[in-house]
Amino acid sequence: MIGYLALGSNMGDSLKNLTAARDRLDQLEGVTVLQSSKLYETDPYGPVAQDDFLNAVLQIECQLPAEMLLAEIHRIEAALGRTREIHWGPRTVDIDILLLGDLAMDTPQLTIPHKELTKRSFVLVPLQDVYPDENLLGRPLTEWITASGNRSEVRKSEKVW
Ligand code: PH2
Ligand code: MG
Ligand code: MG
Repeated sequence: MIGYLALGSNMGDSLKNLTAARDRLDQLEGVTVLQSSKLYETDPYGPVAQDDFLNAVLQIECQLPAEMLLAEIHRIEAALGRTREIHWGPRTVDIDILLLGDLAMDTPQLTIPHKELTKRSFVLVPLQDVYPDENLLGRPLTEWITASGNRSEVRKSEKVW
């Protein structure tokens, strides 16, 4: 199935962290990275004051069950230096599963589609680069972006990957 992953980093060398995360995802048995969005510099969203993020979205082909993909993602985050002290706080790399085929699930470990997907412009704007359909979860993606608020929080980066 086709899936979409959100990547974010605001600690250390964010460009290096996102590139390493993408490489490691692509190297997983049963996962192929099909498309990468551009990179975006984004204001921190949420209650924690912290540095700006570098964000991107990947389109993947995934043959792993969702729980197994999540386990592999946690392994990659840990290998790239992720520690989990502050909820919503700074991180070397965060990889979130946005969508996985038309799978819908809600367990304490994992909710797909991602709960905050349609609210976050730092996810929706990069998603637009790689998402082939007009509609996302029953509404045009462009409308979700407008509704998600200040588009200027998300700036296209000069960095390439
Ligand atoms: N991730 C968070 C909290 N806030 N803000 C931006 N701009 N980008 C993120 O990836 C992000 C965030 C927790 O996962
Ligand atoms: Mg996240
Ligand atoms: Mg996460």
